[in-house]
Amino acid sequence: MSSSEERSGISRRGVLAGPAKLALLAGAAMGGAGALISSSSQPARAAGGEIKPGELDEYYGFWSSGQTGELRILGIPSMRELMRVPVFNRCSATGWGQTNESLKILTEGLSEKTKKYLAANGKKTHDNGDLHHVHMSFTEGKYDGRYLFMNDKANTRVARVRCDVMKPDKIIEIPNAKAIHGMRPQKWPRTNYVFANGEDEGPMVNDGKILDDPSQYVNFYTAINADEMTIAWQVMVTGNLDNTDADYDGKYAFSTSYNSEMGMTLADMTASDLDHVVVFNIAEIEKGIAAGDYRELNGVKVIDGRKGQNKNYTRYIPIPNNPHGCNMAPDRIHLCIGGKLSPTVSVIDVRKLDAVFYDGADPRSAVVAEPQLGLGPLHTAFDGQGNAYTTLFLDSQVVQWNIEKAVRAYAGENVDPILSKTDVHYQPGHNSTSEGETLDAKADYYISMNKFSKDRFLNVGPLKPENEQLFTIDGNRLTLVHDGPTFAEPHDSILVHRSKVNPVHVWDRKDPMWEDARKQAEADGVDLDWGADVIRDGNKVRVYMHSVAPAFSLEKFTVKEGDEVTIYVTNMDDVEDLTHGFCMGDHGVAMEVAPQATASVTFTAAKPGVYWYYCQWFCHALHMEMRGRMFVEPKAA
Ligand code: RUQ
Ligand code: CUA
Ligand code: CA
Repeated sequence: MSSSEERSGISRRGVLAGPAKLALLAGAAMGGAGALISSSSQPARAAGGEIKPGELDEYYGFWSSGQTGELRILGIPSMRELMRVPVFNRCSATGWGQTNESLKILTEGLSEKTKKYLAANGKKTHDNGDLHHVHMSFTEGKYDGRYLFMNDKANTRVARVRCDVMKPDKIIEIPNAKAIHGMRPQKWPRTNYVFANGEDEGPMVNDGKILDDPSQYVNFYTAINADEMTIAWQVMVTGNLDNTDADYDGKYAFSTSYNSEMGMTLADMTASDLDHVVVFNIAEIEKGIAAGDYRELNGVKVIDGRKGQNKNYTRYIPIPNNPHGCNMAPDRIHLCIGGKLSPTVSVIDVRKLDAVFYDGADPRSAVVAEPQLGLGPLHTAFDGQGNAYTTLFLDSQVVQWNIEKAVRAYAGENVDPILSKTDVHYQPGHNSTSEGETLDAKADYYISMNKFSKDRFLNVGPLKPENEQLFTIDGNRLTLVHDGPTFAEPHDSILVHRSKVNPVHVWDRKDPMWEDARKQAEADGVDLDWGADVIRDGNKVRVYMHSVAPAFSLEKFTVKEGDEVTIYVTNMDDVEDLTHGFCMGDHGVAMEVAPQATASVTFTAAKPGVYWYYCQWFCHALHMEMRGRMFVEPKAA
């Protein structure tokens, strides 16, 4: 043990080192060996949490879909999947990623460098994403029902979804950083910032001049202005960044780092027994920016918060061992850090951070508990009663424990903080409780999002579904009430009481989503609402039609081979749930048009002939008849 670690007073009992660590790493790499799996002692289905047909759920569950790139909405406790909202992915059903309205949102926040890359590959936007974390906007520590924010690790983006219509309205690429992973809204006083972790290290200026020279790599923590969806500032840090959270005072934000080593290989990234949590001092960073203590990188004000700066922007708290989850408890005091390769959760008392910043206190003095909970602790959820629920990836369990007891045990009292352990199936990553990351946390439902389903369902081939499980919480007893497969991936979720989410039933005709279409229609002198017009403008043709079940207002239109055709469809049905679609046969063109919405799509008519377009969202008994023809005249020879 080095002398600085001795001074920090870190107990090494809980820190896995040497062969034990390697064994764990091997287990993790295999996705958990079979021997680690234990069977459930719970009944397949219990009475709690049943929602009868036609009954509505108590909570909205907002689910990140991992590598699918979409947002999903579930009803809790029924676990019925209510909606899929495409965000970073291309969607066949809705035309997301193809309509002009979605392409605007997907492309306007991209860097010039990325736009150039996409153009070189014949694309306008990325059509994949890796959506790990979805969180709602906060006002004074509680969900306020305005927005959902989510990250794309694959292409370094953050998206915002409007909760009134459940569609994205802003998607931005984060400059300088690489692979946005952890992402959380500021909780207090409201979500002015969304904090976003860059996971991957790289050269400060990534223009190809520095390549395989990790000594020059850095990493970036980003504060996004949540109202504008612009970059407020960034902090350059030492080590990489994994998960993040913010406190309930608006003072501090936190990020775990599993690669404080700045290693480029698995061996290097796990070499040290201690990594760290970075603490960001928001007021000091804002002051530093105001005082001009930053450099500008790609148009962003970047503060240097690396180790050894001796400024009050950041502090680094040593934490065992490749830590992962970063969860602020609704007691407003305790931050829980999952040890991953260490069987411990490190508990930081945020009231002790002022001393760490301003009185030179040892950063480890803010750690007030480090209970040993089991193997592979990843994420922690809370029930608002002082209890925490930590997923144990390798043990395939959730451990319920009491924070106050853990603090007392760390202070030397002979008390066991563990209340219960419950099997899950299998290898849980994230978990969630009802509004557990807010001041409204409740002890009723517990969700376990499991990375493996193994033998739990009928075999569907080598690619298996994941498994998500719902438990009811009754004191120290967690009872399994739902167990269901899910396609890639139940990564993370939040449960929001239905009283806080109030989407509209039909669109407002004045919605900003189709502002461009409205302007174009005005310029063309046509009625976007009730029009049936074909406007020729050189080789550009704009076709305006509306739909009222079961007909389009245009039964046919003619263009010339090589024309750039834009089709605007407005759904003038003012009836809840009466969605139309527009699909141009043999052109790979399809989109959804919900009631009172306008959607548009642009393509080049490169194939002479007769092509039928049709409504591909079932809308009426005569839905099949809802079709028309596009004539593409051949170019004169
Ligand atoms: S991280 S399984 Cu991408 Cu949410 Cu912990
Ligand atoms: Cu309109 Cu189907
Ligand atoms: Ca490490």
